[in-house]
Amino acid sequence: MRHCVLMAGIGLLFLLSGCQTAERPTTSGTSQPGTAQSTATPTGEEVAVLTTAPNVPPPITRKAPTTVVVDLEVVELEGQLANGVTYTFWTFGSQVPGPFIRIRLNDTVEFHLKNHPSSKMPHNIDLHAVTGPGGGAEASFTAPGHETEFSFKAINPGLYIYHCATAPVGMHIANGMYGLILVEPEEGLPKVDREFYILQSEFYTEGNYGDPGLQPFSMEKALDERPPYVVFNGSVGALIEENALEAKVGETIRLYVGNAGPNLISSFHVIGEIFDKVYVEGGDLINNNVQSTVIPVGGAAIVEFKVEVPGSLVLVDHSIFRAFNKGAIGMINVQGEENHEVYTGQQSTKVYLPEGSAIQTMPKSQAPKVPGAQNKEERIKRGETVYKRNCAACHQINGQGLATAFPPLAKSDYITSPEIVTNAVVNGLSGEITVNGQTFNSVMPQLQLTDEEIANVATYVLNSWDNIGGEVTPADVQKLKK
Ligand code: HEC
Ligand SMILES: [Cu+2]
Repeated sequence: MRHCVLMAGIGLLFLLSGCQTAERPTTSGTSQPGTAQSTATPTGEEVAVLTTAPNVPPPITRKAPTTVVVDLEVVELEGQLANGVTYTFWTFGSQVPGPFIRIRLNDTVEFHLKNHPSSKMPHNIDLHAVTGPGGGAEASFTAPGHETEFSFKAINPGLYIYHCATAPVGMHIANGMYGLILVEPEEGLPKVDREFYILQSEFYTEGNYGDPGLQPFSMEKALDERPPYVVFNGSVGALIEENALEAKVGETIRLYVGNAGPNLISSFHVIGEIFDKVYVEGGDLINNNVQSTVIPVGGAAIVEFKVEVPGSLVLVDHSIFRAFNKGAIGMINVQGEENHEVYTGQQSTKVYLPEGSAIQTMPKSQAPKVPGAQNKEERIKRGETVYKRNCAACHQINGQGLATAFPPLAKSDYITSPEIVTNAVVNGLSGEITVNGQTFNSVMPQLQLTDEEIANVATYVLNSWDNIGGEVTPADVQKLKK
């Protein structure tokens, strides 16, 4: 969940980007030992530093266990799930995922759970780091406008999921109630340059991916395990573009990766890197030189790698439709000197024409023998089907495009006439273009569609997503081809 908006009638204002509550101490994306340590209370306890994803609290420098106070507030609020799509999230700490909690082996955690009076539901918390019934769930069952307290001793090191476990459990998890708690071993973890918090989860909306507006939870899709959204850190886009992670060549990176599900196992992978080290399932077992690591639902993994060359590393669930079509994608932009010994980049490009054609084409679609669209409305409706089959893979189902690769068709200021769209589909498009202030320099292949299909899809694009409107007929397509 990226941007939170005011939920009607609650009167709490959540600011952009992670919606941190003002009193909560947080750290920056880079953990620096010795900074922003937990603060001691008058009774000698410590108040835990809690951070908003992708930030991780600083390593613990204490050499002995202590009592750590964790104070967490449950708030139900409306926030952004994707561009133009909102959802009523149930949250720990007004953020999805909930804050990262970092403690040390044998610490005693004094856990306070508050449920905001505006909540409609009771909630609780099951921390997988707890040894005890329900992981704390029964002890922390909290009605709206109440606060509960329980304590536990962290007797096993590792990286653990926490989640709400109030019935219906699946629904509480599906609505955003989860996070990570790290129990550091006594000696701590080896020093790295940067640490980040990443949590994968699904959202089950009534509408399809990208359908705009406030989307209700779909119990049917949740039961069928058919999520329209699979995301990192609570929303589509939480880790790309202006939210991409940053690193420098030569640095070591540690990712704390959790999978809250509620249904799908993650095949976590970073395109362009190899994990030097994986703490398998977040435990003590270390595997080296791993391409993709399986993260079970209700599980986690710690992965580490050194970045050797500049460029963009892409975090994905390698069940790849989830990444490119449902939101499970993130980026680490690495700055620094090229190292051609490790990676040259492209050294040459030549035309390769085994079949003698100079035009890049896609296979011809079978033209069904049906009468053409009779009016504009019908053309738009049929065009939508053509769009979903032929264009959505690149321009995305709701026309928003894909950062740096495929320009948006939604509200495109490049589309100044119907011919622009028709021409792109008839002839393909290449060379530098600017769409809504962003430049693209790529190739759109020529698509082998019938004149009728081209007319329909062009008319659909023109009349969707706040574009200029208008109609393209098969006769117009013929004219343009001549
Ligand atoms: C294989 C990926 C791909 C497919 C499939 C594809 N496009 Fe494109 N499209 C692109 C790329 C890449 C560009 C930008 C080309 C450039 O940089 O010059 C583009 C540009 C455009 C533009 C102009 C730029 C803008 O954003 O307004 C339009 C209009 C367009 N495409 C429409 C369509 C339509 C309609 C379809 C389906 C019939 C389609 N495209 C299918 C990749 C694709
Ligand atoms: Cu709950």
